[in-house]
Amino acid sequence: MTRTHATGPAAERGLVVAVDLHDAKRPLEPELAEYEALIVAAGATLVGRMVQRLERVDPATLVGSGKAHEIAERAAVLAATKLFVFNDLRPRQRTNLQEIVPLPIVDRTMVILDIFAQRARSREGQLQVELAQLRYRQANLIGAGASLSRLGGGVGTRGPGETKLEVDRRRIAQRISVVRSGLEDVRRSRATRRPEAGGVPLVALVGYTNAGKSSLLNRLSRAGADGAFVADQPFATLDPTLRRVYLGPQRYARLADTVGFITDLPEELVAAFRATLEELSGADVLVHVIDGSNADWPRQRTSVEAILHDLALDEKPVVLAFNKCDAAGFPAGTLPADAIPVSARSGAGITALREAILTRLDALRSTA
Ligand SMILES: Nc1nc2c(ncn2[C@@H]2O[C@H](COP(=O)(O)OP(=O)(O)OP(=O)(O)O)[C@@H](O)[C@H]2O)c(=O)[nH]1
Ligand SMILES: [Mg+2]
Repeated sequence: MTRTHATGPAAERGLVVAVDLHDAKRPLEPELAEYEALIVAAGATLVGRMVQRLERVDPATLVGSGKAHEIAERAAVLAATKLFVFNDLRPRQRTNLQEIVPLPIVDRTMVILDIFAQRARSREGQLQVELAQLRYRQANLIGAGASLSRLGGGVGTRGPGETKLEVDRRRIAQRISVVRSGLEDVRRSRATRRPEAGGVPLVALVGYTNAGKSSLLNRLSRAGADGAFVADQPFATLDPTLRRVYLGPQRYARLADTVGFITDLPEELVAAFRATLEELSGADVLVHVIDGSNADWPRQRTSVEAILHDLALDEKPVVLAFNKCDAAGFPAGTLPADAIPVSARSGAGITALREAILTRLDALRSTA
């Protein structure tokens, strides 16, 4: 698959480095490929990939000091401008690696945070991302130089500019309290503005990023040009969208689109988005949207279920919508018995999906 992105002449040239630990339960390739897609979605260009096979990560430099020197040479040959590390990096490993490789080091959490920073549109979303970025930099002693994007004036790492780490840390702490109180203001006003539900049930679309949640929202609500933003990129949706949808004669629901989930969603982000995600606790039924054309769906499904569990949402009635049933690879593997194959694109299975949602809602009514 070719990925195009509006990268200007200043696009970062990324060299990707991963340690392969040969974990049979967690093969490297799908997650590494996902990481590279995230890097591209963040606006960087990939110029190389280096994988080091190890029994365990090197406690000092992650990759081992010999490999680290190799990385530095390769980075120079490729004219890389950022080093994208796949594995978790401890602050000490980051510091040591930084001494050998003279490039800003970016990890997976920072890439995800950067995408969020670029996409957040609402005031609340922007503040949430900035808070997550500040907390992450604070916890990992990361200076502003490692920010992914060089654009000035943005949120989060795209703000204060390059400063000494100590100055940075003091500023970070100050900024955190400013952002926190800003968030409180936004939330207070949202709470007072929230429209009365008036007995209309709330249904929430949840699922892995890029599964097709926004497309399904548009399909179910038949939204036209002003529909929810759909794109073949991770985290296209950050701000929750709510639409009234028809389920059957005299039956309507409010349908909520949500931010996509991802394996190991950074804890700072879960914390930052908790308030938004907690609105899901008001949902009567969840529609778990799965990209059934992606061979990696079982892993994605497990990740989503783990996050739902963390958010104490795993007791809610769930409809499993296997989306993209029009796509060539569908179904990738065997579908679970309770799966509903749908296509947001062609409209196939949408009636069955409406019926399944109604059935779950009726079951709730009869037990209430
Ligand atoms: N073939 C096919 N593609 C689909 C279908 N539904 C969505 N897509 C494509 O999948 C990609 C992601 O769709 P979105 O609706 O943005 O997915 P999302 O789950 O909202 O993604 P995030 O907001 O990033 O979490 C887009 O390129 C869509 O065009 C479908 O039924 N069939
Ligand atoms: Mg979306």
